[in-house]
Amino acid sequence: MSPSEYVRLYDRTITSPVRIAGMAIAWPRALLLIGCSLIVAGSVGIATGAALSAKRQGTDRVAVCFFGEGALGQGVLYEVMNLAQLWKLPVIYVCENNLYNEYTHYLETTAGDILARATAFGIFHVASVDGQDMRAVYATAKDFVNYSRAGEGPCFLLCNTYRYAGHHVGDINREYYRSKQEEQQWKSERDPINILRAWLREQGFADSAFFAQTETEVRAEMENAVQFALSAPYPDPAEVEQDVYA
Ligand SMILES: Cc1ncc(C[n+]2csc(CCOP(=O)(O)OP(=O)(O)O)c2C)c(N)n1
Ligand SMILES: [Mg+2]
Repeated sequence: MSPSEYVRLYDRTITSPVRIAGMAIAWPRALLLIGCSLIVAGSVGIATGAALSAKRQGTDRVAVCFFGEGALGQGVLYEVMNLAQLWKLPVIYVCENNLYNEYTHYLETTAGDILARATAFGIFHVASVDGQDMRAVYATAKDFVNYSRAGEGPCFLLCNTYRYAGHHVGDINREYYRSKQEEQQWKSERDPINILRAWLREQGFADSAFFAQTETEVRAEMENAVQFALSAPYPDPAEVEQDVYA
């Protein structure tokens, strides 16, 4: 999805189901993004349903869902992993462990081993990867998609990562649950873009001029998208009850 497409999720007056429904559910269908959920772990049920549908319709689609490690405490994850394995559904559960459930370190909320949660259901195509290493994530994800697409059933991918910013815009002073030094260390030593950049440079695939040009182009594209969103007028208050049925 391009930045301009993404900011349409914040549309003000552009008439579309996107503005009316909001970013939680109205994702572009053409991209086969079928929605996200503001309910922690909500996406795992949606994705497992999509995988069931893909299988029953005889397509080769594979459903992939992403959730934070906070979702490991939600019962629905275990209900769907059970069914997905029983019915050999093409679904990949991707847990992004960024160390914090909102403001709580995951070790204060998560007992035992994370991958063992999937193997308990007989899901043995599991892996824990460095989520900051794009190439590692890509290689494992590709293998998992092929496996699920071949009808072998679900997979579970644990990506170990970090959240640079706060849990939400108001989460500004984070010192009471993690140090500035920790944040700085992840940014300076473990940044995924820097890691990939270093590899591309080492391999001779790209040089500094290429990176500088790409950065300028991406910044301009982002800036245009933000301006587009900010300059859209607010909707007419008369529309407030439009498409509201209950
Ligand atoms: C079922 C449910 N319970 C509680 C919340 C409130 N809530 C929003 S995010 C969150 C923590 C989620 O942790 P994680 O998945 O690690 O997300 P992160 O903080 O890393 O973005 C909670 C408890 C919610 N949205 N849904
Ligand atoms: Mg988290």
